[in-house]
Amino acid sequence: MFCYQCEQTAKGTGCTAAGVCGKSPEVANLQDLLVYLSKGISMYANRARKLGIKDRNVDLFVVDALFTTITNVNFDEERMESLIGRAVDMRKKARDLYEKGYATAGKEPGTLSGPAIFEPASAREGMIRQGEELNPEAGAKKHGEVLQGLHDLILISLKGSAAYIDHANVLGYEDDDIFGFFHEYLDFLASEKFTQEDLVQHVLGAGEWNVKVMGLLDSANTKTYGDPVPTKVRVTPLKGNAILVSGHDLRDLDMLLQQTKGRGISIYTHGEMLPCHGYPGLNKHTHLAGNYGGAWQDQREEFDAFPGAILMTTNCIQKPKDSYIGRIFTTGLVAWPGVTHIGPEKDFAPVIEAALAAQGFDEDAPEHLITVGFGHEAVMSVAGKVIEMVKAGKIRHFFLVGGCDGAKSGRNYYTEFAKQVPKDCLILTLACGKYRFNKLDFGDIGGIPRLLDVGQCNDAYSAVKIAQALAGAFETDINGLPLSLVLSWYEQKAVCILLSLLFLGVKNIRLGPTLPAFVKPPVLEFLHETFNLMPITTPEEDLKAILGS
Ligand code: SF4
Ligand code: SF3
Repeated sequence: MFCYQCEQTAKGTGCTAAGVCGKSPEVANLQDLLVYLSKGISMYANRARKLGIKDRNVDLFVVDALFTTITNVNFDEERMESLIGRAVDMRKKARDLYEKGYATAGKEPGTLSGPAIFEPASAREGMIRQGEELNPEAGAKKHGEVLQGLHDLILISLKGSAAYIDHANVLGYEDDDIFGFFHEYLDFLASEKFTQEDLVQHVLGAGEWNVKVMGLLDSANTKTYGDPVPTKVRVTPLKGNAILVSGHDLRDLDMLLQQTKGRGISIYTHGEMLPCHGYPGLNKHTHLAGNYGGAWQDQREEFDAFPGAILMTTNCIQKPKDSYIGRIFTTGLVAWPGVTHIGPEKDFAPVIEAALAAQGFDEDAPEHLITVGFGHEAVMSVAGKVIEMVKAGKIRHFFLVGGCDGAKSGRNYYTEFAKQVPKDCLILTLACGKYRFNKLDFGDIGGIPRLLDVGQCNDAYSAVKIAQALAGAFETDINGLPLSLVLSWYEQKAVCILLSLLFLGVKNIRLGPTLPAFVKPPVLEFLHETFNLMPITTPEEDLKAILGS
């Protein structure tokens, strides 16, 4: 195996013997094979679309296949093997569309090569061996590491976009042009005839498309559950039976809330589900009791201590401990061997039974409340006041401190940074990195809380909309605002967000805790020269550089 798609990658260069995340070499190789076959599907689908022929099942399959390969989503060999089987069927379907398109146009279809015709082995062992030849290390031998790194930057960004498309899709929102973009980009990557210039263009193009994808998801969430409103959330448990919901999927939480109504079970959010409390359509359920625990990397201790059932809706799952493997469940694309999976019909009865069989919390813990729900509409409703305070010198600067959390010790930077932000500055935050500081009391400036929780990583669009609206009010662009972005990354969604910000021309982003292994020195130089993208240093130095004192 060779995988370097996340920030946790071994030695900062690539996981080779096994994933630091727990991914086995077998699963890693099967994932590489699945991605390769997905390129083959898109080679046909892209050409068929140009002739006006498409199939939604083919489109959705490719999106799901890429989402499945995101860090901490699917660790199950058997499920990967079955997806590879489905990929072959989908490729056949896509080829039929392609041939039909040419026949209708009275043209002769050309013979495609590479992933379009690659035959996977019939048994799992053979597939695993084939996947080994398709990983980024093998690609670097062919194209050199800089071109391969750019190829992977685009592919990794597509994986992040796939997660957003899937989240929007489960709520019934999709955009055919976005499917078209997906096939076009995968077809481009499959061509292997790319130059550095083409690749760089596609890097920014992927960012541009991802802005549309994030907009689609924002519409899906807010039209289904209402615009988030500032909401106080209890972060300590209440006596009684409990279910903890982790991941990012709003609909799964909604369905679980409906199925547990009147059953005497309190539902708690974990990790990236925290912002769900801000949505009126979810918070209306009185048994959505609060938030429990912190970011994903602490789950093994937190799930162990949680006296109820646990539902993982998407990333980030870690190897379950024996102590709770019988009361943790997966659904959607997330999977772990030996963990009960709730199918697409979303019957959560086994989760409910496990919650009722577990001990539950013995007593109410002392109340501790935090506030979430500062999506774009909530922030824009106080924009007038915020702008006045900036003009009056009461608010000096805005910081967006957010992104993924992770296990590395260097991530304390973000806690220290947030703590050291001067009292006349506001902090916007999003994604699971916020758990580094979201239970601290930051106070307020003239009634505006100094810490504004914009939402999940999936809500980066909200932060962009807030920045664009502020820029409009100050008659400048985002770079002209007293705003600095200090981001942390871990998995692939953070990569597509970064590319979106670069496409929007956002400069001076500080990124940590370390830079992506797949962004090779010449590309880093380009990003530094063009966008002044830079690594974090120390909170003191970075704050001094930003504020000048
Ligand atoms: Fe390693 Fe990250 Fe890949 Fe897991 S996802 S194998 S930790 S690079
Ligand atoms: Fe976190 Fe996985 Fe990225 Fe959604 S839960 S931000 S790491």
